[in-house]
Amino acid sequence: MRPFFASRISPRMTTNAASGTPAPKAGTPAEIDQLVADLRQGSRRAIASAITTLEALAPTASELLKKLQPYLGHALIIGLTGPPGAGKSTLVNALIQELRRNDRSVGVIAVDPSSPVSGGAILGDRIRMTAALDDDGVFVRSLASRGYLGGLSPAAVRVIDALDAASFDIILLETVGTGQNEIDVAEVADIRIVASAPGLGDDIQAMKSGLLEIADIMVVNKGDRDGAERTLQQLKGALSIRAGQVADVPIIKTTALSGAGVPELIAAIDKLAAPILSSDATERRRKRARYLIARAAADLVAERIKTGGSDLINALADEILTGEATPSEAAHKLLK
Ligand SMILES: Nc1nc2c(ncn2[C@@H]2O[C@H](COP(=O)(O)OP(=O)(O)OP(=O)(O)O)[C@@H](O)[C@H]2O)c(=O)[nH]1
Ligand SMILES: [Mg+2]
Repeated sequence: MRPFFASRISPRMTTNAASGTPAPKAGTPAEIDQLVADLRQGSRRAIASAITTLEALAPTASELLKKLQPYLGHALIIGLTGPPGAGKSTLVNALIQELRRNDRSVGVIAVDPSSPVSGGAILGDRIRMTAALDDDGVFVRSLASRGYLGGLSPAAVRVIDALDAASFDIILLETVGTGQNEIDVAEVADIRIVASAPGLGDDIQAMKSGLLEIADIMVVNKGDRDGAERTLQQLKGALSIRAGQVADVPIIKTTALSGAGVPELIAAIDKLAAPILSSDATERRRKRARYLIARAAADLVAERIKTGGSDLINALADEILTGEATPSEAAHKLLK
Protein backbone atom coordinates (compact mmCIF):
# COMPACT_ATOMS: atom_id res chain seq x y z
CA MET A 1 0.00 0.00 0.00
CA ARG A 2 1.24 3.46 -0.83
CA PRO A 3 1.70 5.69 2.15
CA PHE A 4 -0.99 8.35 2.12
CA PHE A 5 1.56 11.07 1.96
CA ALA A 6 4.07 9.86 -0.52
CA SER A 7 7.27 11.73 -1.06
CA ARG A 8 6.93 14.95 -2.97
CA ILE A 9 10.64 15.17 -3.31
CA SER A 10 11.72 15.80 -6.82
CA PRO A 11 14.58 13.72 -8.12
CA ARG A 12 17.72 15.16 -6.67
CA MET A 13 19.42 17.37 -9.15
CA THR A 14 22.86 17.23 -7.73
CA THR A 15 25.15 14.47 -6.74
CA ASN A 16 26.02 13.93 -3.12
CA ALA A 17 28.71 16.16 -1.92
CA ALA A 18 31.10 14.14 0.15
CA SER A 19 30.01 14.59 3.71
CA GLY A 20 31.97 17.22 5.48
CA THR A 21 32.76 19.13 2.32
CA PRO A 22 32.34 22.75 3.27
CA ALA A 23 29.68 24.35 1.15
CA PRO A 24 30.21 27.88 -0.04
CA LYS A 25 28.98 30.43 2.46
CA ALA A 26 25.92 32.31 1.36
CA GLY A 27 26.30 35.95 2.24
CA THR A 28 24.61 38.41 -0.07
CA PRO A 29 20.83 38.39 -0.52
CA ALA A 30 21.34 36.93 -4.01
CA GLU A 31 23.51 34.16 -2.58
CA ILE A 32 20.91 33.36 0.05
CA ASP A 33 18.23 33.20 -2.66
CA GLN A 34 20.43 30.78 -4.59
CA LEU A 35 21.02 28.69 -1.49
CA VAL A 36 17.29 28.44 -0.88
CA ALA A 37 16.66 27.53 -4.52
CA ASP A 38 19.33 24.82 -4.42
CA LEU A 39 17.99 23.50 -1.13
CA ARG A 40 14.51 23.31 -2.66
CA GLN A 41 16.00 21.23 -5.47
CA GLY A 42 17.33 18.81 -2.89
CA SER A 43 20.98 19.71 -3.16
CA ARG A 44 22.68 18.04 -0.21
CA ARG A 45 25.40 20.63 -0.33
CA ALA A 46 22.84 23.40 0.02
CA ILE A 47 21.01 21.60 2.83
CA ALA A 48 24.28 21.09 4.68
CA SER A 49 25.28 24.70 4.13
CA ALA A 50 21.91 26.01 5.30
CA ILE A 51 22.06 23.89 8.43
CA THR A 52 25.57 25.09 9.21
CA THR A 53 24.50 28.69 8.76
CA LEU A 54 21.47 28.26 11.00
CA GLU A 55 23.26 26.23 13.64
CA ALA A 56 26.23 28.54 13.94
CA LEU A 57 23.97 31.56 14.01
CA ALA A 58 25.99 33.03 11.18
CA PRO A 59 25.20 36.67 10.44
CA THR A 60 23.04 35.58 7.53
CA ALA A 61 21.05 33.07 9.61
CA SER A 62 18.13 35.39 10.28
CA GLU A 63 17.83 36.29 6.61
CA LEU A 64 17.99 32.65 5.58
CA LEU A 65 15.40 31.65 8.16
CA LYS A 66 13.01 34.26 6.84
CA LYS A 67 13.45 33.11 3.28
CA LEU A 68 12.74 29.50 4.22
CA GLN A 69 9.36 30.32 5.75
CA PRO A 70 7.23 30.21 2.57
CA TYR A 71 8.30 26.61 2.00
CA LEU A 72 7.47 25.15 5.39
CA GLY A 73 4.69 22.87 6.52
CA HIS A 74 5.22 19.75 4.42
CA ALA A 75 7.09 17.61 6.93
CA LEU A 76 5.67 15.57 9.74
CA ILE A 77 7.87 16.33 12.73
CA ILE A 78 8.41 13.42 15.08
CA GLY A 79 10.19 13.79 18.39
CA LEU A 80 11.87 10.67 19.71
CA THR A 81 12.97 10.95 23.27
CA GLY A 82 13.71 8.74 26.24
CA PRO A 83 16.39 7.86 28.73
CA PRO A 84 20.02 7.44 27.67
CA GLY A 85 20.72 4.03 26.23
CA ALA A 86 17.10 3.12 25.46
CA GLY A 87 18.14 2.56 21.87
CA LYS A 88 16.83 5.76 20.33
CA SER A 89 19.61 6.10 17.76
CA THR A 90 19.32 2.45 16.82
CA LEU A 91 15.59 2.94 16.45
CA VAL A 92 16.15 6.01 14.27
CA ASN A 93 18.30 3.86 12.08
CA ALA A 94 15.61 1.16 11.86
CA LEU A 95 12.92 3.78 11.18
CA ILE A 96 14.96 5.28 8.36
CA GLN A 97 15.30 1.90 6.69
CA GLU A 98 11.62 1.06 6.99
CA LEU A 99 10.48 4.53 5.86
CA ARG A 100 12.78 4.36 2.84
CA ARG A 101 11.29 0.99 1.93
CA ASN A 102 7.99 2.88 1.76
CA ASP A 103 9.57 5.57 -0.37
CA ARG A 104 9.32 8.27 2.23
CA SER A 105 12.18 10.68 2.71
CA VAL A 106 13.60 11.30 6.17
CA GLY A 107 15.59 14.12 7.72
CA VAL A 108 17.14 13.42 11.10
CA ILE A 109 18.37 15.81 13.75
CA ALA A 110 20.06 14.07 16.64
CA VAL A 111 21.13 15.99 19.66
CA ASP A 112 23.87 13.70 20.64
CA PRO A 113 25.38 14.02 24.04
CA SER A 114 26.08 10.27 23.94
CA SER A 115 27.97 9.54 27.05
CA PRO A 116 30.04 6.42 27.58
CA VAL A 117 27.85 5.88 30.62
CA SER A 118 24.70 5.29 28.62
CA GLY A 119 26.35 2.90 26.21
CA GLY A 120 24.93 5.04 23.46
CA ALA A 121 26.83 5.64 20.27
CA ILE A 122 27.11 8.68 18.08
CA LEU A 123 24.23 8.50 15.68
CA GLY A 124 26.48 9.31 12.78
CA ASP A 125 28.37 6.10 13.42
CA ARG A 126 25.22 4.06 13.35
CA ILE A 127 24.01 5.65 10.17
CA ARG A 128 27.37 5.09 8.56
CA MET A 129 26.79 1.41 9.08
CA THR A 130 23.85 1.57 6.73
CA ALA A 131 23.43 2.55 3.14
CA ALA A 132 21.78 5.78 4.19
CA LEU A 133 24.75 7.90 3.23
CA ASP A 134 24.30 7.07 -0.44
CA ASP A 135 20.62 7.79 -0.33
CA ASP A 136 19.31 11.22 -1.32
CA GLY A 137 16.11 10.51 0.55
CA VAL A 138 17.93 10.63 3.87
CA PHE A 139 19.73 13.47 5.54
CA VAL A 140 21.20 13.07 9.00
CA ARG A 141 22.70 15.76 11.11
CA SER A 142 24.06 15.42 14.63
CA LEU A 143 24.07 18.56 16.68
CA ALA A 144 26.10 19.11 19.78
CA SER A 145 23.86 19.68 22.74
CA ARG A 146 25.82 22.76 23.83
CA GLY A 147 24.71 22.93 27.41
CA TYR A 148 21.18 22.03 26.52
CA LEU A 149 21.03 18.87 28.52
CA GLY A 150 20.01 16.53 25.80
CA GLY A 151 17.11 18.58 24.59
CA LEU A 152 16.75 20.83 21.62
CA SER A 153 18.81 23.95 21.50
CA PRO A 154 17.26 26.94 19.77
CA ALA A 155 19.66 26.17 16.93
CA ALA A 156 18.19 22.71 16.50
CA VAL A 157 14.76 24.23 16.09
CA ARG A 158 16.01 26.45 13.28
CA VAL A 159 17.56 23.44 11.59
CA ILE A 160 14.11 21.83 11.41
CA ASP A 161 13.09 24.60 9.03
CA ALA A 162 15.95 23.83 6.65
CA LEU A 163 14.91 20.16 6.45
CA ASP A 164 11.23 21.04 6.10
CA ALA A 165 11.92 23.50 3.29
CA ALA A 166 13.92 20.76 1.57
CA SER A 167 10.66 18.76 1.50
CA PHE A 168 11.58 15.80 3.62
CA ASP A 169 8.42 13.86 4.42
CA ILE A 170 9.44 13.03 7.95
CA ILE A 171 11.76 14.87 10.29
CA LEU A 172 12.97 12.82 13.22
CA LEU A 173 14.33 14.61 16.27
CA GLU A 174 16.29 12.46 18.67
CA THR A 175 16.83 13.92 22.11
CA VAL A 176 17.44 12.57 25.58
CA GLY A 177 14.38 13.86 27.29
CA THR A 178 13.38 17.20 28.59
CA GLY A 179 15.13 19.58 30.90
CA GLN A 180 15.02 23.11 32.14
CA ASN A 181 17.02 24.90 29.53
CA GLU A 182 15.69 23.17 26.53
CA ILE A 183 13.31 23.90 23.84
CA ASP A 184 10.70 21.37 24.65
CA VAL A 185 10.45 18.64 22.03
CA ALA A 186 6.83 18.36 23.07
CA GLU A 187 6.21 21.89 21.82
CA VAL A 188 7.78 21.57 18.41
CA ALA A 189 7.01 17.99 17.37
CA ASP A 190 3.75 16.93 15.76
CA ILE A 191 4.07 13.48 17.31
CA ARG A 192 6.08 12.52 20.36
CA ILE A 193 7.49 9.04 20.78
CA VAL A 194 8.96 8.11 24.12
CA ALA A 195 11.28 5.12 24.05
CA SER A 196 12.06 2.96 27.01
CA ALA A 197 13.77 -0.38 27.40
CA PRO A 198 14.19 -3.07 30.02
CA GLY A 199 17.31 -3.03 32.08
CA LEU A 200 17.69 0.73 32.38
CA GLY A 201 17.68 0.39 36.12
CA ASP A 202 14.43 1.35 37.72
CA ASP A 203 12.32 0.69 34.67
CA ILE A 204 9.46 3.02 35.28
CA GLN A 205 11.47 5.34 37.47
CA ALA A 206 13.64 5.96 34.44
CA MET A 207 10.54 7.29 32.74
CA LYS A 208 9.75 9.97 35.26
CA SER A 209 10.55 13.61 34.61
CA GLY A 210 7.37 14.10 32.69
CA LEU A 211 8.22 11.82 29.80
CA LEU A 212 5.13 9.71 30.28
CA GLU A 213 2.97 12.81 30.15
CA ILE A 214 4.15 13.92 26.74
CA ALA A 215 4.06 10.55 24.98
CA ASP A 216 1.72 10.13 22.02
CA ILE A 217 3.27 6.73 21.42
CA MET A 218 5.30 4.65 23.84
CA VAL A 219 7.98 2.29 22.63
CA VAL A 220 9.47 -0.53 24.63
CA ASN A 221 12.67 -1.19 22.76
CA LYS A 222 15.08 -4.11 23.21
CA GLY A 223 12.16 -6.45 22.83
CA ASP A 224 14.69 -9.26 22.53
CA ARG A 225 15.76 -8.74 26.11
CA ASP A 226 14.41 -10.48 29.17
CA GLY A 227 12.11 -8.14 30.98
CA ALA A 228 10.69 -6.41 27.92
CA GLU A 229 7.24 -7.80 28.61
CA ARG A 230 7.46 -6.72 32.24
CA THR A 231 8.46 -3.19 31.22
CA LEU A 232 5.55 -3.13 28.81
CA GLN A 233 3.08 -4.15 31.50
CA GLN A 234 4.50 -1.57 33.89
CA LEU A 235 4.12 1.16 31.31
CA LYS A 236 0.58 0.06 30.62
CA GLY A 237 -0.14 0.42 34.32
CA ALA A 238 1.53 3.81 34.52
CA LEU A 239 -0.24 5.12 31.43
CA SER A 240 -3.63 3.93 32.63
CA ILE A 241 -3.43 6.36 35.51
CA ARG A 242 -2.00 9.19 33.46
CA ALA A 243 -3.59 12.33 34.78
CA GLY A 244 -6.87 13.30 33.23
CA GLN A 245 -6.46 11.33 30.05
CA VAL A 246 -7.99 8.29 28.57
CA ALA A 247 -5.23 5.74 28.32
CA ASP A 248 -5.21 5.31 24.59
CA VAL A 249 -1.49 5.78 24.08
CA PRO A 250 -0.29 2.90 21.94
CA ILE A 251 2.61 0.94 23.40
CA ILE A 252 4.72 -0.73 20.76
CA LYS A 253 7.40 -3.31 21.43
CA THR A 254 10.38 -3.02 19.11
CA THR A 255 13.75 -4.61 18.65
CA ALA A 256 15.60 -1.83 16.93
CA LEU A 257 18.60 -4.04 16.24
CA SER A 258 16.57 -6.41 14.04
CA GLY A 259 13.81 -4.04 12.97
CA ALA A 260 11.12 -6.13 14.63
CA GLY A 261 8.11 -4.02 15.56
CA VAL A 262 9.20 -1.08 13.45
CA PRO A 263 6.43 -1.50 10.81
CA GLU A 264 3.93 -1.55 13.68
CA LEU A 265 5.49 1.63 15.06
CA ILE A 266 5.17 3.32 11.69
CA ALA A 267 1.55 2.20 11.44
CA ALA A 268 0.90 3.81 14.83
CA ILE A 269 2.62 7.00 13.64
CA ASP A 270 0.55 7.08 10.45
CA LYS A 271 -2.66 6.68 12.38
CA LEU A 272 -1.84 9.74 14.47
CA ALA A 273 -0.42 11.62 11.50
CA ALA A 274 -3.53 11.41 9.31
CA PRO A 275 -5.56 14.08 11.13
CA ILE A 276 -2.45 16.19 11.76
CA LEU A 277 -1.41 16.29 8.14
CA SER A 278 -4.90 17.06 6.96
CA SER A 279 -5.17 19.90 9.48
CA ASP A 280 -4.13 23.44 8.70
CA ALA A 281 -0.34 23.51 8.38
CA THR A 282 -0.31 27.25 8.98
CA GLU A 283 -2.05 26.80 12.30
CA ARG A 284 0.46 24.13 13.31
CA ARG A 285 3.32 26.42 12.39
CA ARG A 286 1.69 29.34 14.16
CA LYS A 287 1.47 27.33 17.37
CA ARG A 288 5.15 26.50 17.07
CA ALA A 289 6.03 30.12 16.33
CA ARG A 290 4.10 31.30 19.39
CA TYR A 291 6.04 28.91 21.56
CA LEU A 292 9.35 30.02 20.07
CA ILE A 293 8.53 33.68 20.66
CA ALA A 294 7.70 32.89 24.28
CA ARG A 295 10.99 31.05 24.68
CA ALA A 296 13.02 33.77 23.03
CA ALA A 297 11.34 36.43 25.14
CA ALA A 298 11.97 34.47 28.33
CA ASP A 299 15.62 33.97 27.39
CA LEU A 300 15.96 37.66 26.62
CA VAL A 301 14.47 38.75 29.92
CA ALA A 302 16.64 36.25 31.81
CA GLU A 303 19.72 37.55 30.01
CA ARG A 304 18.85 41.19 30.78
CA ILE A 305 18.30 40.39 34.43
CA LYS A 306 21.56 38.47 34.65
CA THR A 307 23.52 41.34 33.14
CA GLY A 308 22.34 43.78 35.78
CA GLY A 309 18.86 44.44 34.54
CA SER A 310 17.27 47.61 33.37
CA ASP A 311 16.06 50.45 35.59
CA LEU A 312 12.60 48.99 35.32
CA ILE A 313 13.70 45.55 36.46
CA ASN A 314 15.67 47.06 39.36
CA ALA A 315 12.66 49.11 40.38
CA LEU A 316 10.47 46.02 40.26
CA ALA A 317 12.99 44.13 42.36
CA ASP A 318 12.72 46.86 44.99
CA GLU A 319 8.93 46.59 44.91
CA ILE A 320 9.30 42.95 45.88
CA LEU A 321 11.72 43.83 48.70
CA THR A 322 9.33 46.37 50.16
CA GLY A 323 6.36 44.05 49.91
CA GLU A 324 4.67 46.21 47.30
CA ALA A 325 4.51 43.45 44.72
CA THR A 326 4.90 39.71 44.48
CA PRO A 327 7.35 38.34 41.90
CA SER A 328 4.44 37.31 39.73
CA GLU A 329 2.90 40.80 39.91
CA ALA A 330 6.28 42.26 39.05
CA ALA A 331 6.51 39.98 36.04
CA HIS A 332 3.09 41.16 34.87
CA LYS A 333 4.20 44.78 35.19
CA LEU A 334 7.37 44.00 33.27
CA LEU A 335 5.44 42.62 30.35
CA LYS A 336 2.92 45.47 30.28
N1 LIG B 1 19.55 -6.10 22.68
C1 LIG B 1 19.26 -4.96 22.10
N2 LIG B 1 20.12 -3.94 22.18
C2 LIG B 1 19.79 -2.78 21.57
C3 LIG B 1 18.58 -2.61 20.85
N3 LIG B 1 18.54 -1.35 20.39
C4 LIG B 1 19.66 -0.74 20.79
N4 LIG B 1 20.44 -1.60 21.50
C5 LIG B 1 21.76 -1.34 22.09
O1 LIG B 1 21.63 -0.41 23.14
C6 LIG B 1 22.77 0.45 23.21
C7 LIG B 1 22.35 1.90 23.15
O2 LIG B 1 21.74 2.14 21.87
P1 LIG B 1 21.60 3.60 21.29
O3 LIG B 1 20.75 3.47 20.08
O4 LIG B 1 22.90 4.27 21.13
O5 LIG B 1 20.78 4.28 22.47
P2 LIG B 1 20.35 5.82 22.64
O6 LIG B 1 19.04 5.80 23.33
O7 LIG B 1 20.41 6.51 21.32
O8 LIG B 1 21.46 6.36 23.60
P3 LIG B 1 21.86 7.90 23.88
O9 LIG B 1 21.87 8.62 22.55
O10 LIG B 1 23.17 7.85 24.54
O11 LIG B 1 20.79 8.41 24.79
C8 LIG B 1 23.65 0.05 22.03
O12 LIG B 1 24.64 -0.81 22.48
C9 LIG B 1 22.70 -0.67 21.11
O13 LIG B 1 23.32 -1.63 20.30
C10 LIG B 1 17.69 -3.74 20.76
O14 LIG B 1 16.61 -3.69 20.17
N5 LIG B 1 18.08 -4.86 21.41
MG1 LIG C 1 21.46 8.26 20.70
